[in-house]
Amino acid sequence: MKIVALAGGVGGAKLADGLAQLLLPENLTIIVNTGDDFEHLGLYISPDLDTVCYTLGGLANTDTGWGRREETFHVLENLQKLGGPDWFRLGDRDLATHIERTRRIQEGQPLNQITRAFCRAWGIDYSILPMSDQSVRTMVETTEDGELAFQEYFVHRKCEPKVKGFHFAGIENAQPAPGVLEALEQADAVVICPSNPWVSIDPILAVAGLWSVLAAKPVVAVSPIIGGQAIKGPAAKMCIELGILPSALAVAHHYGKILSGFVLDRVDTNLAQNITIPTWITDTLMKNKDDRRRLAQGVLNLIEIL
Ligand code: FO1
Repeated sequence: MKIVALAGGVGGAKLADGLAQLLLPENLTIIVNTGDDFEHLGLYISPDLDTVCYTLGGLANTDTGWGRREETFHVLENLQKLGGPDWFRLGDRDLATHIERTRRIQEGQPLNQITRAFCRAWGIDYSILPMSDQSVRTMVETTEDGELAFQEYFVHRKCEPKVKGFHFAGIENAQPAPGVLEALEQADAVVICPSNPWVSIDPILAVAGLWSVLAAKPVVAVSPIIGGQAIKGPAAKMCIELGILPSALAVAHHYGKILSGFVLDRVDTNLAQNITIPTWITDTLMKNKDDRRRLAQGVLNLIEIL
């Protein structure tokens, strides 16, 4: 079965890893959000692409989910001593990725080509594609501080500013990266991984042409929201400020008619009765590689019966 997975950062990368444990490289393509990308310290940084690549390459920091494992921060410590910004934790091994990506971009290489070269270097056989080679930037509109770049809001300001909306700057000029539409057209089904729908998956769906191809495919989403009404951490606060009740039901409604199937956590069983499409209820928290594979297997089983 040929699968395309749509993924944002940590949660998305984990399910993508589960799918990679079950599917051969020719049967799994991962399309990744690039709306979180930004320039920092003169470097082009692509957090979600790196998180997915590091995870599938076995290089990810398993505590945070992002950045590299066995990491050190000597550069950042010394940069901070010089008065440089150290709020975005860039480790020594991770910096090589950003320096080399920036060098290639300045040579004119497109993001999809750079990502393919990095995957080869990291021994990753799977196709990991940026949603677009053109710049898309998730901008957060705040009540007190105007418009903030996503990482500035999410990491530097720890989601404290009150959000009144956000938009994807550059989306109108963003074309699907080479291979994206082809993978979607050839797919037997599409899996929307458990990333934040509003901030990490929506930028992917907003890229020209993707929605219409998706609408013609079986699509299964896994809720990133576990535990009834609210999720932990800043994403819940952002949703609530946007007037979105962060629940598995809100996720299903958000994806609406493109969804053919939905996976939600046992603790949200009571919500399943309000969902009209086929659902699978299970433990969706992925604490280890076995959890990732088990959840991925369940998603594939659900797709089989659609
Ligand atoms: N997230 C944080 O909360 N704090 C950080 O200092 C941080 C650094 C970082 C460095 C490289 C990278 O690839 C990701 C990093 N992230 C950090 C995660 C990132 O900000 C978010 O996880 C994604 O943008 C959201 O999906």
